[in-house]
Amino acid sequence: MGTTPIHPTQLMDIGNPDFRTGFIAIIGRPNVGKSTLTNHIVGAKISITSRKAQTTRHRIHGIHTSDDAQFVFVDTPGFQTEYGNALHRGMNKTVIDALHSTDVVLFVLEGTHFGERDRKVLQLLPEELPVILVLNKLDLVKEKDSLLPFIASMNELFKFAAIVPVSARNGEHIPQLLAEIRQHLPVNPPMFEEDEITDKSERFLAAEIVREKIFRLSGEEIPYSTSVMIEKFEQQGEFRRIFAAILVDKDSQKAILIGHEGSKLKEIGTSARLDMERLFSGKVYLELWVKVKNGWADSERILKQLGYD
Ligand SMILES: Nc1nc2c(ncn2[C@@H]2O[C@H](COP(=O)(O)OP(=O)(O)OP(=O)(O)O)[C@@H](O)[C@H]2O)c(=O)[nH]1
Ligand SMILES: [Mg+2]
Repeated sequence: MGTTPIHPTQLMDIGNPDFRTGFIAIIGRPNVGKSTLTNHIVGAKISITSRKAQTTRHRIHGIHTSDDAQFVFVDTPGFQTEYGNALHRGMNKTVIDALHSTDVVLFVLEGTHFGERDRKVLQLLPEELPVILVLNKLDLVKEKDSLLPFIASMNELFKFAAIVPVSARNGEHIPQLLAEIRQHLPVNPPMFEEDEITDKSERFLAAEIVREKIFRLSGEEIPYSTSVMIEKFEQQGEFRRIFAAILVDKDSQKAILIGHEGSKLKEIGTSARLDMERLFSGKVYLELWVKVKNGWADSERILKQLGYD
C-alpha cells in the first residue's frame, strides 16, 4: 500500500470530463512584466525579474493547477531587436520555438504603450493560434479612459482572441485572464503533479537567483555580460550547500562585483541565499566567487556549457 507511484494523469481528472491542460507562451519585448506575471500566477518566484531589460534568458515553465485546469506557462526572454551576438540570437530562437509548441499565446504590452519594438513582436504572432493581448502594469495607467480607444486600435492590428488589462504586480484581473485562457486550452488530463510549479531544477533556479541579485544590486556596466555557473550543489535533508561562480568579461567588472573588501559580493550572496531558502524551504549555505571569462556571450561553446541551446 502506498508504494506504487500514481501517474500524474491519474490525478484530478477523475470525474471531470472537461479538465483542461495546455501550454501558454508568454511573449513580448523586454521589461513588460512577463516573468512577474508568471510568478504571480504560480505563486512563487521561479522566474527572475528586474527593472533592467533582458532579465530572462531561458524558456521557463511555470505551472498553475486549479480544480478544472492545468496551465503550463512558458515564460520567454524579451524579444531582442537591437543586438546580434550569440546570446541574443539564442534568446530569440527560444521565443520562436515557444510559439511553435503552444496552445495559447499571451502577447504582453506595457499598459497602453505600443512602440516599434512591440510591433516587431506583433509580426511574430501566429494566425492559427488563439492570441490573448495582455495590457500589463494597469496600476501605472493613470488615465483609464485611454484604455478603450487603445483596445480598439489594437483590435485593428490583429485578430486577438481577447484583450485583458491586468496588473502582475497587484494581481488585478488575473482571475479574468485565467478564465479567458482556460477557454482556449484543450480538454486534457494534467501533465504535472498538482504541487509542481516549474520544470527547472533547483540547480538552475539557484543560478538564476544569483543572477537576479547581480542585476538588481549592481550598476549598468555589469548585467549584460554576466552569467552564473553552479559548480557544486549538495543536499543533506533540508540543508543545501551551493557553490557558484559568477562569470564576467573583464577584470574591471570582477572588481566591481567583489566591491570594497568583498562587500558587494557579500550583499549579493546574502540576498540570494534568503531567496533560495524561501523557494527551497530549507537552510542554504552559499559560496560565491567571480571569474573572468573573455567574450562568453559570443562563444557558442561556453553558452552550451551554461545551458543555452
Ligand atoms: N508597476 C508595475 N510594475 C510591474 C508590473 N509587472 C512587472 N513590473 C515591473 O517591471 C519590471 C520588469 O519586469 P519583468 O517581469 O522582469 O519583465 P520581463 O518582461 O520578464 O523582462 P525580460 O525578462 O527582460 O524580458 C520589474 O521591475 C517589475 O517589478 C506591474 O503590473 N505593475
Ligand atoms: Mg523575464
